[in-house]
Parts: sequence; C-alpha cells; structure tokens
Amino acid sequence: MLSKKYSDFLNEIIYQIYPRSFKDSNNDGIGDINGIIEKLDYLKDLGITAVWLCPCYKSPNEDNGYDISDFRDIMDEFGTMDDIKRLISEMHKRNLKLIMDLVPNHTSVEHKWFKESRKSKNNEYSDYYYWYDKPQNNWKACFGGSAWQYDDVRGQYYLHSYAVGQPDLNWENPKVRQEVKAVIDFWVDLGVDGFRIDVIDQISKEMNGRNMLGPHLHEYINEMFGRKNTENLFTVGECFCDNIDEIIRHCKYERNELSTLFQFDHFNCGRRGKFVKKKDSLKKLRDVIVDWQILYQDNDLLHALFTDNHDNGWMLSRMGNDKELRYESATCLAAMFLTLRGVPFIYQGQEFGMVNSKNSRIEEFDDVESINKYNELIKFLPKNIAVKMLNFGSRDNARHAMLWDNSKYAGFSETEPWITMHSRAGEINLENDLKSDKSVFRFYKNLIALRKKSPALTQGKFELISNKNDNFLAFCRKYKNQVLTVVCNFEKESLINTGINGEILLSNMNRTELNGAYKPYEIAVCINNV
Ligand code: TEU
Ligand code: CA
Repeated sequence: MLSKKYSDFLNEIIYQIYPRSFKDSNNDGIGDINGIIEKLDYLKDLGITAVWLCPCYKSPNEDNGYDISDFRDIMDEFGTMDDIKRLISEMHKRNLKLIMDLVPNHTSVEHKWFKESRKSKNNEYSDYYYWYDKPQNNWKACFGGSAWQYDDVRGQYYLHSYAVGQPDLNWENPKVRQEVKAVIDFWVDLGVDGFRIDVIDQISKEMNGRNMLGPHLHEYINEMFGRKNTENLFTVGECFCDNIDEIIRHCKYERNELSTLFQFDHFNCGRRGKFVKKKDSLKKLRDVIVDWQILYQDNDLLHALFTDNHDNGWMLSRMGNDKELRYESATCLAAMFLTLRGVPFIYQGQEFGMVNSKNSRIEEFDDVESINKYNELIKFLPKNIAVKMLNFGSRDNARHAMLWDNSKYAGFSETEPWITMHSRAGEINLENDLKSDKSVFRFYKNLIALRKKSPALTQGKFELISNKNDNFLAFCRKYKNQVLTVVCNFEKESLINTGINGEILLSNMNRTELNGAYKPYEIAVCINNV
C-alpha cells in the first residue's frame, strides 16, 4: 500500500525545463529565469503541476550548468537571486511546485572549495575532493579520457567523473556532507518543493571497485533527505540501478531516502549506446516499461515515467516515426507513458512532438560530450559518419532553442540563440502544431486533463491485458468502481479485441469503438461498462 505522501505524488505532472534553451526574456540569445516566468501560464494551461528546473546556479558552463561554482547564487546569464525568488513566488501563486536540480557529486574547478583545496594539502578544504599522488585506478571520465587529472598547483591528481572542470567531491569527508545539507536547507528555506539529484549513485564509490553504489551510499542519502527539514520534499535521483532490490533501497518510503528514481533501462531501446541506432519495435519498449511498472507496483514504489530529457536524443526519433507519422507516434508514446501508474515527466518540446535535429558539421555542435566523442570517432571514421552519429545521439538534440513560433528565432529570442537553431524549426513548432488539426499539444493537454480527473489513472492498479506477441499494449487501470482500459497500437495495423466495451474517452484518431481494426500508432482510452 502506497504511503499517503507517495499517493499524493501520483497526482503530479512534472515538466522539465532546460533554462538555457527555454525562453530568452532580454534578447541576449540565452534563456533565463524571467523567460520562464513569462511562460508559467502556458505550463498551467498544459496541466503541469510541477517544474524540474535544470541547474541555474553560477557556473563557467563547461557542462552547461552542471559544473557549479556557487550553489547559492544564480548564473549571470540566467538572472539574479531576486529573479529566482520571484519565480518561486509566481509558481506558488499558480499552485506550481519547483523542483531544483541538486548536483552533489562534483563542483566546478572555479568553486571556492576547489580553489582553496588545490592550494594546500592541509587546509580546511584540502580533503573536499579526491586528491592522490597518482591515479588510483583506470577509471575513464564520462566525457572521454582518464578520470584523473594532474593539477600543477597542488602537485597531485584529482578525480573527475565527468568533464575535467568537474572535480568529484569527497563524500567521505563529513564537512562535505555538511556543506551539501546546508545547500539543500538554503533552497528549502526559499520555498523549493523538491530536488532532482544528479548522479546520486556516484557520491559513494570505492577506488578499488566501482565509481557508484559504494558502501555508504544509503547512509549519505538518508543523511541528506531523512531529516525533519526535508521530510515533505519530492526527490528524484538519477541512478544507474538495474535491479529492483537497489531501487527499493533508494525509494522505499520507510527508508527516508528518495521518493523515486530516474531509471534508464528503456533508453537502451532503439540504440546501442548513445550514438548508434538500432532498429527496435515499440514492442521492446513496451516489454521493458511493463516489467518495471509491475515491479514498482508490487513493491509500493513510485515509477518515474519519462521518455525524454536534456541528455539524450528524442525518443520520438529513436522509437517513433518522426517523418510522415510524427503526430501519430508522438501521441502513441504519450498515451503509453502518461496512462501508467507513477509520476509522469514531460521534457520541454515533447508536448508538441519534438524530434532530433540535423547538423552538417562539428562546428554546429555545443555539447562537451558530443565534441569529445567526435574527436574520438574521427580517429577511425570519416567526419561525415561521425557527424551522422552525433545527429542521432548528441545531447544537443534536446538543447536547441524551444520552438514557440514561426519567427526567425522561433519566439525563443529576438537575437541568434547560443546554440544552432533546430534544422526543422520552420516545420515543427508550437504555432504550427496549434494550427494543425493533428495537434500533439492538444492531445497532451486532453490526456493530462483526463489523467487528472480519473482516479483510476493516478491511483489505480495496473493490470496487463496484452501479451509479448501482440503488436500493441493493452491494460486496465482500476480504482474503486472506476475501470479504464488503454490500447496503444504500434507500428503496423492490428485487429484488436480486448473483450471489453465502454465509452471512448480519448483517441488520437477519433475512434468510437475500443475493439476492431487499429491504424499504426492508433490509441484509445475507454471507461469500462461495469
Ligand atoms: O548525467 C549523468 C549521466 O547519466 C551521464 O551518463 C549522462 O547521461 C551524460 O549524457 C553522459 O552520457 C548528469 C546530467 O544529467 C548531465 O547533464 C551532466 O552532464 C552529468 O550528470 C554531469 O553532471
Ligand atoms: Ca536571456
């Protein structure tokens, strides 16, 4: 049985904002906090209840804000502390929650802590990071190269799991844990409603073992979030867990650790690693998601439901048909995820069917991960093939300026954005979507409204109807005397008979009967005749 706190979280619809690309209010080409405030009524209209805001803290932007130089101040390009305080106030006026992005595993080399730490082996900051006379293992950095960087100032090596400018914090040092708790309390005191926690599993590591899931991980998470000051927060950790036992350790209510986790099993569909496309049917995505949906439900855990974020190419391009059936497959993916039991997340642009972009040369890319990957690839591949791989997997796909309308810079700004404009900006944008009779946005809005008014879709039990051979997903959601049935057909036409009848509440192709012939990607939600 879900705890009251967790069952309340089932009512949330969380929208992820990448602030650099969302809306530029002062026309410097960079998104900002005031631009977000301008769009709060847009989010309310969509039916959003909470926002996960990617990092907006002071940063030199080697990793676009995930390299933080001051956790208690706002990046100059994004605005000021007064702006963020106004954002929190304007959100709360609209009954919107704010979930900030906490990055506890590392800082920027420009953080005061690192500047002091590198100065000496015996000052109060010396042990805030992992310093050794020589590399302790052969760990690689996530963005390429060794995870160990020699520092001339200190005369030792430091660990960086990500970019060279992102030194890992030493969580075995109680002063580091105290500092992070103080950062959490600083933002809680400002009214923040929760946190998404970056690479949470890496804060405990073993130099002679793995750079994640170390022996003190749950002790540290509980030390941060098992306190009176944090007991009402919504917390979602970005994890590398691949088994339910580890997820239970992170998220079981009684453990006072996290509310839920972003678990990425389903992101392996349609690709081999991040940059190599693999042809997979939606059947594969269905089987992965359904297996986890049942495991989360059986263990009274919250399932974080998401298809996209700022770190990946678009699911619609990977698993849907982003050309002639873009509306159909976008709405099918929406129905697959937003009718399941859990907490749905929508990434900016997903609500009007965003897809991958197409750059023609490396100079058009911005992301440190993509540029490092390209420089590796061209050691053994032609440049055009390397660019093609980046077009498939680059994080830039999710970081182009938000496409609000048909104007030169898509209503994001009046001036050229910090990143190359999306290659399909003139075709795919909110203005064109709303003009179309096949509007992905209106489908999302109707789907979210249906979810919010249907206890069966928020609180209800998940019961699978389809099986692994079916070319579709069908299931019921049951709550007290309300039973809804969801059918999502996949890439081919199907003749579907669920044996259930009822009134159609939602369809992406104006269906009137639940059973019968389904077109590719056709979906229907009905309320069962009981
Ligand atoms: O990402 C950590 C992580 O999961 C990486 O593997 C990530 O998927 C990245 O794209 C490498 O493939 C988090 C943030 O979401 C990411 O934006 C940051 O770059 C990273 O941590 C470091 O803070
Ligand atoms: Ca701006």
